[in-house]
Amino acid sequence: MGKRVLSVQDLSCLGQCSMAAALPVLSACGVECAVLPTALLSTHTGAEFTPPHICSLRPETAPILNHWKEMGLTFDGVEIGYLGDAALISTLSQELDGLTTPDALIALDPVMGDNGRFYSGFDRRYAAAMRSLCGKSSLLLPNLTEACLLLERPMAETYGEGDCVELAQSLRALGPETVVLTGLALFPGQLTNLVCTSAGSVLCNHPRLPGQYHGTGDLFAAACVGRMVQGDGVAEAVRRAGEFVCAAIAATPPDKGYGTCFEGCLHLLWGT
Ligand code: PXL
Repeated sequence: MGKRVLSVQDLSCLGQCSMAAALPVLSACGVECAVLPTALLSTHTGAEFTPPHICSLRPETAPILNHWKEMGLTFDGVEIGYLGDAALISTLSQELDGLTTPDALIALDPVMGDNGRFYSGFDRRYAAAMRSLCGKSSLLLPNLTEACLLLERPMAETYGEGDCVELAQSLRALGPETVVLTGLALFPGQLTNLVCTSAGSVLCNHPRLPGQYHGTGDLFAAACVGRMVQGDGVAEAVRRAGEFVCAAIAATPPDKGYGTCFEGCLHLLWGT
C-alpha cells in the first residue's frame, strides 16, 4: 500500500508556499498528502504582498482529528510547518497522539524567523511552545535563526561548522532523533544543509544562487519528508530535496514577484 502523510500548516491562497507547496511536492514523491490547514490567508505574510486577510482554523482542528480517530485512520508521516498560533501548538501536541503508525516520521519545521529575527507576529512565547513540540518530533528542520530561537541562544554573526554541529546536537537533546540545519552559509558561494543524527553529522552543499525566494523552505521540508517516507536515508533525502529547490530557483525569473517556478522540477522527486 502507498504511504500517507499529513501536512499540518496554513493554506495561503496565493503565494506558492506552505500547504500549496506541500501538496504537489508530496504527490511528486509518490506519497498521498492529507491536509490539516491551520489557517486560511489570502496571501502569505511576506513583503511581496500587502498584509493579508487571515482566518484561524484552530477551532476546526480537534473535530477534524477526532473524526479521523473514529475512523481508525493512521499516517506514515506528519509534516508540521507554519502554525502562527501558540495555542494551536498545544492542541496539536495533545491531539496528534494516536493518529500515527508506530514508526511514523514526525517532521517539524519550526517556521518562525529568519536572518536573525522573528517573522512578524511571532515571539518568545511562541518559540517556547515550539520547543515543547520538538519533544514530539523525530525530524526537526530549523534554519539557523530558528535553531537559536529554540535554544534561546544569541544569534552570532559567524557560525562555523563546529558551532552548527553543537547547535544541532543541543536541539537533538530536546527530543528529535534527527536535526537538519537548513540554509547555512559555511563556505563562500555555497549553501549547506547539515544533517545531524546519533551517528554524527553530514554536510550537503549546493551552489548558493542569487536572490531571495519565498516558500523554498516549505518546498525543501516537504521534499525531505516525502523522500524519507519513501525509504531514502536522511542524507540522501536532504541532498535530493536541496537539488530540487536549487532547480526550482534556477527556473525562476528574477522578476517573477513571488514564489518559485517549481512545477517543472517536480519530476526530480519521483521514483527511486
Ligand atoms: O514560507 C513560510 C510561510 C508559510 N506560511 C505563511 C507565511 C510564511 C512565511 O512568511 O507567511 C502564511
